[in-house]
Amino acid sequence: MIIAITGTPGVGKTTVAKKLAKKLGYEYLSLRDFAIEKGVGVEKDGELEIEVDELAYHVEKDLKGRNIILDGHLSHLMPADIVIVLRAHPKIIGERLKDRGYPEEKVKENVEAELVDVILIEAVEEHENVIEVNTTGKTPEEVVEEIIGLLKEGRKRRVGIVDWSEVYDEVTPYLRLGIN
Ligand code: DAT
Repeated sequence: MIIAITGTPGVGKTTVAKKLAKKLGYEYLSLRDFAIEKGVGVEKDGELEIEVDELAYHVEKDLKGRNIILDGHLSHLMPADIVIVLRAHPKIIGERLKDRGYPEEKVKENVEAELVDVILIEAVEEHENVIEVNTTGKTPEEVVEEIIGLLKEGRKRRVGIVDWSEVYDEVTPYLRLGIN
C-alpha cells in the first residue's frame, strides 16, 4: 500500500512520515529524492521543477505493491492508495518557513496556500481516499497516533475539518497584502 503524506511546506510531512513509516514497518521515501533518482526533476534557480506525469509513471511502475510512505508536497498527485493531508495554522507555516530561511515572498506564498486549502483541494480532485489531519497544537507523535487510529478504523475519507478563515486576522501579517 502506498500512503502519501502531503501538505504545505513546513507543515511537518517529513517528521510525521518518517515516524509513521517506522511505526507501521513501511519504507519511507522522499518523493523529491525519488524524482532526482529517476531524472524527472530539473534544477532551476535553486528549485527542483518536476514533471508530475512522468514522476507518477515511475511511482506506478516502481513502487506499486510495496508498503511505502511517500513524503512530499506533490505526493497527492501520485498514484497512492490513501492520501494524508497534514494541516497547520498558517501562522505556524509562516514561522517555520522563516526559520528555514525562505525568502519573504516564498513564505507568504505558502502561508496563503495553507490559508485557502490549495493542497487539500488538489488532493480531493485527484483521489477519493483523502484524510485530513490538523497538526496544530499536537506533537508529531500525537499526529502519528491519530493517523494510525484512523487507518485501523478503516477510515478512507475525512475532509473539511479545518477552516483557517476563522483565524484570518492572525494571519494577515503573513500575507502579500498591498502588493500590486
Ligand atoms: P515538511 O516536511 O512538511 O516541510 P518538516 O517535517 O520538515 O515539514 O517540519 C518542519 C519543522 O517543524 C521541523 O523543524 C519539525 C517541526 N515540526 C514538524 N511537525 C511538528 C509538530 N507536530 N509539532 C511541532 N513541530 C513540528
